[in-house]
Amino acid sequence: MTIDHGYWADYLLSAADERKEVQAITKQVDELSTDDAYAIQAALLEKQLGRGDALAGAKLGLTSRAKQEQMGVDEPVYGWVPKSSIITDGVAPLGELIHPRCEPELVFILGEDLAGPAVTADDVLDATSTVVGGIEVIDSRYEAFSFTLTDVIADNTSAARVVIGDDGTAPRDTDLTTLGCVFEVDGEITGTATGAALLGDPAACVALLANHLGKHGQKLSAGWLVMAGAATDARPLAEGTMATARYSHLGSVTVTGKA
Ligand code: OOG
Ligand code: MG
Repeated sequence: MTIDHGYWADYLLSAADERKEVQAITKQVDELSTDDAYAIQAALLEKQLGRGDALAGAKLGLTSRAKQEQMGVDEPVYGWVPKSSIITDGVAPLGELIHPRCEPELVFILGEDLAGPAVTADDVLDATSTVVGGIEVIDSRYEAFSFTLTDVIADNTSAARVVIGDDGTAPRDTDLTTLGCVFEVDGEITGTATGAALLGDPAACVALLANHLGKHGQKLSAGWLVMAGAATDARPLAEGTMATARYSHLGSVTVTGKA
């Protein structure tokens, strides 16, 4: 069966616009390959850019065991970060989201382009100007926040919003594998992790992403932010929920859910 990438991109875009969860694509087609899923993701991004959005960066997902176990998907995934998804006031607009969750993220701010193939973790550190802490607000467009690997790829890896911290560090000033994060939701610590939770090394995750894009003739660009993936599991973000990620060396980042 041929997959109509534009059709499924519209399907996911309307779900987000109308704040309506929809049935997973793989429940409706015989087979959804990884290539088709990334092609739907690309069509979705093109539609967002066509509406006047801009590209602010890229992201990895499902790079930690905590996330892979929570979602039942055991492979990393790659997605895009549109400029409109960046929250600057610390408030997640629940009125625009379906069933959001929040999770801590290490964010690489690139000073130079990174083009695969053969990008290494060392190359990533060389190309990075700062590493900052963040919190991603993910929001699957699928029913019950449930999906397969290719469903979540098509849905731009559940990307929805992100809060970027102010306090960064030069990438070689801190050992990113031992950098710690305590994730606290409404005063309760829900997860703790170090950078090594991300496939052993967060910079190696970013290298994977650069090499993935290289296969499609694309690159990570100077000035972009790149999220390496959550190191703990994600938590529901409801009205009044306040989530804080406290990082060693990177300060704290907070997001609050508001209708
Ligand atoms: C997929 C998005 C994963 C991460 O950091 O692991 C992600 C999901 O869990 O819905 O952004
Ligand atoms: Mg994430």
